[in-house]
Amino acid sequence: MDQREFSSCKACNEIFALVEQDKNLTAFHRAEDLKPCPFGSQGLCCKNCAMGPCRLSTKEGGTKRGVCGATAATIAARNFARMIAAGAASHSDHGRDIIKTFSMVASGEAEGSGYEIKDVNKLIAVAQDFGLSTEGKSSQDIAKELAPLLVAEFGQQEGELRFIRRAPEKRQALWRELGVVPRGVDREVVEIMHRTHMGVDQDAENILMHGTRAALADGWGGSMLATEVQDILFGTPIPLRGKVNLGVLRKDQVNIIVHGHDPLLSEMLVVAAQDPEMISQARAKGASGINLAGICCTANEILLRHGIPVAGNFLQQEMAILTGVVEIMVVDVQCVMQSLADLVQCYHTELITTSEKAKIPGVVHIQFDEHHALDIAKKIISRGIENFGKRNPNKIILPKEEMDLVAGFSHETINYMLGGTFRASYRPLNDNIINGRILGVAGVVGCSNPRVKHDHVTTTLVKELIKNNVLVVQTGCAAIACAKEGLLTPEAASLAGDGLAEVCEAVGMPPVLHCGSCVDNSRLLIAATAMVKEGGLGDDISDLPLAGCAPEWMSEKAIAIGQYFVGSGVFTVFGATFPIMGCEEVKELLFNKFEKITKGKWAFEPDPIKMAHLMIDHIKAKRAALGIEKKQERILYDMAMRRALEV
Ligand code: SF4
Ligand code: MSK
Repeated sequence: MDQREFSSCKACNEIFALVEQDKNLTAFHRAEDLKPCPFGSQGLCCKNCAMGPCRLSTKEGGTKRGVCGATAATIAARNFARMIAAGAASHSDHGRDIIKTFSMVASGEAEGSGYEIKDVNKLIAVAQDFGLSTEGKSSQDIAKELAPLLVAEFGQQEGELRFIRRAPEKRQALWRELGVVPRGVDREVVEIMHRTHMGVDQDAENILMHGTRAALADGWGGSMLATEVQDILFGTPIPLRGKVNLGVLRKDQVNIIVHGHDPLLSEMLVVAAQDPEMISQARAKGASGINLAGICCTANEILLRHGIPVAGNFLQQEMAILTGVVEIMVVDVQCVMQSLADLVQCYHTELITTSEKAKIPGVVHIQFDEHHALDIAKKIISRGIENFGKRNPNKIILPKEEMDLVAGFSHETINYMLGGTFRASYRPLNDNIINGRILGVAGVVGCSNPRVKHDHVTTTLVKELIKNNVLVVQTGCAAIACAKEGLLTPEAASLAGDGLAEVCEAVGMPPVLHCGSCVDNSRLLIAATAMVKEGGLGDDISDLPLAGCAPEWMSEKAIAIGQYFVGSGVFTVFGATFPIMGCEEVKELLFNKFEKITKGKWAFEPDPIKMAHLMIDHIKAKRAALGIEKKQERILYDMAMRRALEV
């Protein structure tokens, strides 16, 4: 196989050569062997009861109904809704675990565990969102009052999730009118499972409207709670420099890789890896130090807060093992391939699972316990140190590729960075959109997927967007793909159109902003809302010159994210594949009718340049609707004009 066809990442291609030699299998190889099921990939396979599975066909004369009589629209909508449920559950259950630790800190149980409240301002802001008075109260007291309210968001049966009120007024009113305001996170997910059970909801639009409600419970609920409480416990990200790609692994150091999504353990691994006692243990074994690096979103979490290097994105988890220099890969939840268990058998690497929710047969399990998080982190690193001497020098292939990046663009950072410390505001961003230097904003998020050329779709799309003066905000593995390509450096402004480049150079920021992990897509909702509230760009998220996409998505979480963006009024394009393409009726609903209902809609386009232009065309149409379609002439102010401004 020609590896260059599989990935545009040089480090991955270098590893491929070794893989061929060793006949090891990666996801790329398995994807070649295992073609997608033509029924399932189109949304036309139902296995929701024992009368089936029923596979419908789009072909003339093909099966048009399941044994129960379910139509293609019912089956495709049910399947889509179940993907939303799984995605929303994953993000939200992650949030629940973070809040559990926050509750522990609030109750004072956390002493000695290593956790504390790091961002008091955010604690106060969230407490106020929940209607608490904070005046004159200690952080501990505020946290104690807040913790049970946060927990209650999951099990609430009636009413509205609290963060819904953060959305623009007009959006909230629309949600209320449509009856899609989420009541409680768990309730909406459970209701999807009920509605999509055999013989319940058989109206595709009705199913998808509830899917929207559950997705909103994710974006404006579970994910937003996860992000906010992580910021309270670990600090709100600010821009910092970091490095990315497999070249961050060090031949002379003990390499520990964290992988997954939950930052609770990895935050403590950051502390433990810097512990002088641990470092001297490593030196005693002949290593020059301890090198902590990450894969996927656990990587993004500790990159954004500590500048810890990122070894790669989703499709690089196997590649990292194949370097032969990883002593430990410690995983938490989500996006961990089961293939790792077999792969580590051929290397000295120890794979360690840590969550009771995510075990792998044959893999060492060290149960994470937030009460003893730092001790567990040290125990894991000690095992890594012991492993260092067990490397097989003949199996080492360490690509040199590593790239600089700047990350850490939380909503708060964007606010300060553009508006200044004394007058934090989105005004300069809105002004630059209105005057046309910036055409609009695009969220480019999601995974990597071996069904398409790794990193290529994402990076080609992002280059086209910035060339057309679209400011790109990113999360997840898509951000890692662009980071590897150097797009997350201020120097990448040279690839941007004149207007965007000018703004980037003035502020000193990259044209592509890394905003965090998968749950941090909630930061993008907040940023979009802040743009609306700043004024001049309409009064709803759907008025903004804004579009979203996931060019190389693979996870059910991506579908939940896409649906909460569509439900929030955003035009959202997915690449790779789309799971309802076998059903015209559901296509019509998601690709067209939703625009009338939620003022956001889906599109599917695998070609990166065409995808970029779908987004650009949408942004231009929104600009035209706002009456700002023309780029304003640049006016160079003379002294008299400046004086007039200062009055
Ligand atoms: Fe077939 Fe209907 Fe059962 Fe689905 S619910 S498997 S379509 S009989
Ligand atoms: S890790 S969900 S592969 S972005 Fe968030 Fe990456 Fe997608 Fe997992």
